[in-house]
Amino acid sequence: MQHMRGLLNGRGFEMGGGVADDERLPLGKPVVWTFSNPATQMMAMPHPIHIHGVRFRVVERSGGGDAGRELAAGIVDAGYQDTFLILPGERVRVQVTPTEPGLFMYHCHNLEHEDGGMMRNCRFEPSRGA
Ligand SMILES: [Cu+2]
Repeated sequence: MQHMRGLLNGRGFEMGGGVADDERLPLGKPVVWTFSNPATQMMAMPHPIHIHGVRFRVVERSGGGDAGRELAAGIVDAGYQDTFLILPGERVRVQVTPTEPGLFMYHCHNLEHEDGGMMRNCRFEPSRGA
């Protein structure tokens, strides 16, 4: 949340299906997708981030202090996920292996944040050169 507007990795929602290069993920290949939640933002708070169309694993957390270390050590991050929590100041890396092609969304599951634009498109597609 920056300036009372919801952003995901620094970007707001784009109507019409806008997808940035780093939001295009290859089918059938594991990629690590990094999310950051700077604590310096005006409304630094935890965000439950949900990714449609794919399951994933949380592979790394950093910057979240004791709470982040407890999340990483406990059962919250264990196994496959469809949503992960990112704390203020944290960087979370998730390993994603898309299996279904298409245009999907990822967003904060806090409805106020989602409605405020904390939502983006992502596209799962055959990798170029494959
Ligand atoms: Cu949120």
